[in-house]
Amino acid sequence: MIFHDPLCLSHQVPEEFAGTAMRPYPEVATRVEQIINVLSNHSLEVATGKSMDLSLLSEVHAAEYVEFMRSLPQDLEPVAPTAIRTAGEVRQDSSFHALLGHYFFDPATPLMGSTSQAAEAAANISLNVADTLLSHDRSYGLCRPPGHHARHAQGGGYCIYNNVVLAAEYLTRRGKTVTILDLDYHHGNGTQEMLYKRSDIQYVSLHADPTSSYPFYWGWRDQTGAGEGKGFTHNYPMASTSSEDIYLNTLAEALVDVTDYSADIVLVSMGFDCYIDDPIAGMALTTDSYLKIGELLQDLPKVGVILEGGYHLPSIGNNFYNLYRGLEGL
Ligand code: SP5
Ligand code: ZN
Repeated sequence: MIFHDPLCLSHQVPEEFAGTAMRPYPEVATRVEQIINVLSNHSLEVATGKSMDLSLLSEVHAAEYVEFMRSLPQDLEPVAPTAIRTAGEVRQDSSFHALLGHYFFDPATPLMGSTSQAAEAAANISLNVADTLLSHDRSYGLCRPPGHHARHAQGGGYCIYNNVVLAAEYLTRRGKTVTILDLDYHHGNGTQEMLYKRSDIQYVSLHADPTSSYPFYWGWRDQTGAGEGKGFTHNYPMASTSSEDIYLNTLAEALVDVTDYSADIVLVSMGFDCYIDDPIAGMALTTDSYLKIGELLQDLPKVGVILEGGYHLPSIGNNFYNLYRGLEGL
C-alpha cells in the first residue's frame, strides 16, 4: 500500500532564511505530486488511509509542543523564529515570537496556518504505514512535511513531527522490534535523540559528515547510544560529495548491523537528497542508484518507507518509483 493525504500539500511556504539571504523553500508540495504522477503512470494507486488515533503524537512529542502547533491561527502567514532560545526562559505571557524560538531549533523552518494540519496528516500517513505492516510485507508513506529532524519538543530542518519515530513507537507497542534505516542526506538528529536510550528500536543512519553538513551537531560515528540503548545507534557519516560506489558500499556495511539486529520490521527514513542534482546537498546518486538500493533491501522481510527529504524536481518521482521497484522485486 502507498499512502498519501492531500492535506500534506497545504503546507506551502515560499522561502527560507539561508544565513545571509532568503532563498526559495526547497521542501515544496510538488515533490509529492511528482511522485504520485510517476506512480500513476505505472498504474499504482495511492490511498489516503484511515484516520488513526493521533493521541500517540502527544506521547512521542511533548504535549505542549503539539498544543503549540494546534494553537497556530488558520490564517497565519509564513513565519520563522528570529531568535532561538538556547538559554533563558519563556514565561506565561511570552510573545508568539518568543514561543517560536522555543519550539524550533533553526530559523529555516517556517510555519503557516495550514502547517499543523499538514503535519498531522503526515503523522496519520505514517501510522497507516505502520498499521499496514502488521499484516503486509511492504508499505509506503508520502509524508510531508518530513520528520527525521523533529525533536521531542522542537521542530526544525523542515520537520514538525517525527513521522518515522511515531510509526516505530506504534509498532513496538504491538510487540514488534524495529530498525529505522535513515537514508536521507542529512543526519536524523531528532530520530537519534528520541531513541538514544532504547534497545527496542535500532537506529542506523547514512548521511553527510556533520562536521560540514546540516544538522552539524549530531551524527558522528562514535555516537552509538547510551544506557540500555548502547550499541543500538549506528552512524555512517560520509564525505558530503560521496559517489554511488562509496554510498552503496557503506549501505552494504550498514546492512550488516540491520541483519544482526534482525528486527521484525525495518522502517526506511527515505530522503532522496543524495541524488546528484539535489539543490541543497552534494552526493552523486543517480536514478539507477535507487533501484540498486531497493534491491539491496529486497530480502528484508517487512519494510515500510517513510518519505523524508529530496529536493530535485522532477527526478524525485522516478527515484521513488525505482526504490519501489527494487523493494518489490519488479
Ligand atoms: C528533511 C530534510 O532534508 N531537511 C533538510 C534541512 C536542511 N536545511 C538547511 C540546509 C542548508 C544547506 N546549505 C545549502 C548549501 C547550498 N549550496
Ligand atoms: Zn535531508
